[in-house]
Amino acid sequence: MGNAKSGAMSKEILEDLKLNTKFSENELSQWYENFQKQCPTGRIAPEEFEKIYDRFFPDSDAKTYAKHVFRSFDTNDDGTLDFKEYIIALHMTSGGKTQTKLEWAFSLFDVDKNGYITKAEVSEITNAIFKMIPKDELDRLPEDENTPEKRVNKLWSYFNKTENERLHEGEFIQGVMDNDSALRLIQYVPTK
Ligand SMILES: [Ca+2]
Ligand SMILES: [Ca+2]
Repeated sequence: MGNAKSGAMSKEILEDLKLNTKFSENELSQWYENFQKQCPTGRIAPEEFEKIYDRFFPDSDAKTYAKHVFRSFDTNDDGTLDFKEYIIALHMTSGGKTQTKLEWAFSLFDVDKNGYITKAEVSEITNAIFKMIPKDELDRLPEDENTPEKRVNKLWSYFNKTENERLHEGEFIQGVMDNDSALRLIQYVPTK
């Protein structure tokens, strides 16, 4: 009571995170301890988040993608990530094809947060993903997906939409569920 700034995480947040992520209570406590050490303010700013991505992608430019990821996890729109938002981010970005992960992917692509994805938004995120792919890997991409434009066209064709139509969340999730190639194209998983 009183000083809510330090000490253990609240029971409410702990229960919430146990329910919504794959992490155990022990893991969450460990994450929380580290988080408090590295972020004494209890908040991660966009620049710090970008640095985390930089460390994971030393040979490419992950900044733009990190900005989009940050936006998609700042659920209360206050310009920072608190512990809960950060842990949800770690959980969601760890890959896989579950309903909640695809809901997150939808929010990542819905850049203007209006509840629909346009081809322009797919293009924006795809360009950010491309900047993250190191040069030697770019050279090895299949011919029909080795530029952002080609990849956007390929991905968009999976959803059976015309150029100016837009996707709502259910269509996006179903499209990716039904097609492993679509899942591969909406993300970048480093090969090493
Ligand atoms: Ca926030
Ligand atoms: Ca949108």
